[in-house]
This record gives sequence, C-alpha cells and structure tokens, in this order.
Amino acid sequence: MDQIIFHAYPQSPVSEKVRVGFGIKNLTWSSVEVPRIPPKPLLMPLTGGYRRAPVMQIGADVYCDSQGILRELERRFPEPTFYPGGSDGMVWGVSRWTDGTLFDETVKLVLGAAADELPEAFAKDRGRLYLGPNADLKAVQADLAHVISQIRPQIGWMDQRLSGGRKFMLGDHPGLPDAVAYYLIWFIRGRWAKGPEFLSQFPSVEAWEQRVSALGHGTQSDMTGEEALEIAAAAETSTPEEIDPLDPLGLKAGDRVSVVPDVDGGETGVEGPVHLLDRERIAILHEDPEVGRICIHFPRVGYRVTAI
Ligand SMILES: N[C@@H](CCC(=O)N[C@@H](CS)C(=O)NCC(=O)O)C(=O)O
Repeated sequence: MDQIIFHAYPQSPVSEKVRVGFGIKNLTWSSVEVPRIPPKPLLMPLTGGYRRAPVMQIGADVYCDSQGILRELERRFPEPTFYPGGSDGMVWGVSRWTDGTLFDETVKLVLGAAADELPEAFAKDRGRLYLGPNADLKAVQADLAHVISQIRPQIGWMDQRLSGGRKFMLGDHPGLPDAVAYYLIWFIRGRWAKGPEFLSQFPSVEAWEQRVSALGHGTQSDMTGEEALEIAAAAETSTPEEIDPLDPLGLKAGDRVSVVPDVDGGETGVEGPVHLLDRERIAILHEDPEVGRICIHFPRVGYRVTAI
C-alpha cells in the first residue's frame, strides 16, 4: 500500500509546493499537522532529528525535503508526469534556482517586512535557520528595497515565460516548474502585506497563479501524529538495499553516516547506516524505540553526507 502521509503545516510554503504536486497528480493523501517550531515530538521518531517541513511518510519509508518527495511521487505515481513533453533532467535546475537564490531572498523579504510583529520564539528560530548565527531581522528590514530589487527581476522571468498565452511553464500541461515556482508566489502574496500590490505588476504570473491554484491539492484527509507513528511501527521499509559503486564518497552498504542540510542552519545531522545510495538519493536506516526500523531518504543535492 502506497498510503501517503504528509507531515507539514498549512502556512509552510515549501509544503505548498508539494501540495501542488499532489494536485498535479490528483493524489489522495493524509495530512499530519506538525508544530511550526521545535519541539516536534511526533515527527522526530520518523526523521531521526530532521526538523524541517515537509516530510512524507509511506509506511516505514520517510522522505525528507520537497525535492526528494516530488522525485519519489514521480517514481511511484508516474502519470500524469511532472515532466510533460519529456522535460526531465535540467528541469530540476529550475527547482535549484527557486529553492536557492529566490527562496533565500523571499524568506528575507517576508521575515524582514514582519520583523516588528513576529512572535519572538518564531523570529529567533527562523533567524537562526535561514540567516545564520548572527541573524539580524532589523538589518534585513532596513535593506528591504535591495531585497525587492533582487526578487523583482526573477519574478519578471516567470512573467516573461508565461506571457503570450502559455498556460503553464512548459505549455498546456502543468509540471515540476509550476510547482517549484508557484509556492514562492503563494508565499509572497499570503505572507507579505504588500505582496498583492507587488504582484499586480506581473499580469501573466497572476493569471497563471489562478490556474495553478485551480489544480487543487488532490484529496486530503486528516491523520494524527500518533496514527502515523503506529503505521510506521507496523510497516517494514519497501526500499531494497542498493549502492552506487561510482559514488564519489566511496560509501558501502552499512557504513554509518550523518546527513544534514548543507547550509549553516544550526541543524542536527541524521545518523545511521547507509541503505541506498545513488546519484540523486541517499537513504539510511534508523532505529527508534517508538517505531522500530525506519528508512529515511534525502536528496543528494543540498545535503552533506559525512562518514562517522
Ligand atoms: N530544502 C527543504 C527546505 C524546507 C524548509 O526550509 N521548510 C521550512 C518551512 S516552509 C521549514 O522547515 N521551516 C522550519 C520548520 O518548519 O521547522 C525542502 O525543500 O523541503
């Protein structure tokens, strides 16, 4: 059974990216709402310490990071494809742009503009996660005009792409570039007071935004964190052991590693023996007293793997 359990919270933009992915593929999924800041006691047994949203669970397999989640959705549910017109491959580069430069600038915009109103604990947590140990939201606020000057041309690129009647980024059918671009427009509109006014200068983006929103999120029902843990405890991983002999790190099955987002976010690495290793993915095994043996998957791009 490929029951999809999605651990996230409604306000999370990166989770919205995957929810759009569910919509494109018209999938049925169970939603477990997790807290917006740690502690996340019902998530940790599944992720071995990875704290970000979203996380997808299918039985005893746990997928961290939206990039890995979308890739796994395509693998398990190939139709309709995220790659209309055979656009696989470099289309992932669009995701690296939006999750990289554009996401970083957008986070600065949203946090900086709201610096005076954010709850203290949230501001402290997100400041450390996204802006480093010396995070200064007031300084970001003072620099907002520059931040906007960085974001504006990048949204202009989207507008240009969509002008002239293109329905979605790749043509008539929605695909990966729509999900990975849309979530930041959704974030800007919903979380920056001046977002709607700012976006009104991009008419093609606004029209496309309506079309992506109309795709919906597939079919969702609610599940508790406890239920999700029970499902994990009753399941075994469905991932076979497989190791790429050409892996640059030269790791073998069973080698113990730590996997952590490759940014200065103050995050803890997830540790365990390597179970699956290929060009795109790494999965490690993790034993937890509550759920037993779990297989935790990460993308390679954006993650640092260290032998321990
Ligand atoms: N590269 C990650 C980024 C995830 C991310 O930064 N998510 C935000 C929420 S949109 C987050 O986890 N914030 C901290 C938290 O929720 O604890 C992905 O693509 O999933």
